[in-house]
Amino acid sequence: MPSPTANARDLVVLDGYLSAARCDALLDAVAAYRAEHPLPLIERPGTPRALRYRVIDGEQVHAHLPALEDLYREVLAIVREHFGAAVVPLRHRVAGVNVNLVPPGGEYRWHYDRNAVTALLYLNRVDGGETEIYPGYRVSLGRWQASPLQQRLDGVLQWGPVRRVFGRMRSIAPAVGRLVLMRGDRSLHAVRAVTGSDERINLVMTFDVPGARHLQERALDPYLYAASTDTPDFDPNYTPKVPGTGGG
Ligand SMILES: O=C(O)CCC(=O)C(=O)O
Ligand SMILES: [Fe+2]
Repeated sequence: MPSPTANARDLVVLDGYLSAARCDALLDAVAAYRAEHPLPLIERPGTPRALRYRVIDGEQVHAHLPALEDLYREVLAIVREHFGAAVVPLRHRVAGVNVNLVPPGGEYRWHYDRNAVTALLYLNRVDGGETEIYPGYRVSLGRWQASPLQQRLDGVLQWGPVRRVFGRMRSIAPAVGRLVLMRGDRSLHAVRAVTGSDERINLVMTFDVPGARHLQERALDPYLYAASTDTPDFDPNYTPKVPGTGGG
């Protein structure tokens, strides 16, 4: 299967993709959903940056927020223009369309996504809360991208001094209707702390090549979506090596 980014750039920023009126309508729909379904704060300690946010996951979106699934299909067309016609919505619905809600003081740790292409759509403007992205920075082991070896490689490249010498970071501020498309599994990214008094609200839409499978799903989903789960003592973006299996 060819990479969806053959000949495409790793990062595309489209200002004003969605009108302020449509953003407001989506914010209203999110607020109405929350009034009925309180969202727990998910906190995963970490250095140099933690994960501290609230999320409406793809299953909740599917059941209660159909307007977001319509938008997911609209964005798919734009994603295909930039990353090729082979790209499809994620088969794993819980991670397909998410609403991220980052409160003041909240942030999102450094990571690569499991999937090939990720779209971020900001619904409001806040102070702080920039998405910081090193486009195409990863040295990828391809189908072994959840392996312990990939984890070690990513760890070296993520180290501050290495990042500063070898990486070129883009900092993208949340702005109403701004759409960001990136190679999610190749671009190291994180969200800086929200500094103002407003909550940052954006959509995260994920796409992949047909038939892609992600071994890390079992540990990653509860880590990202279930507040009650204990934080594991391994990084759920990678599949831990199970003694005796020789693999991972
Ligand atoms: O909200 C953002 O700017 C990035 C969120 C993100 O990286 C994710 O949900 O995987
Ligand atoms: Fe991400």
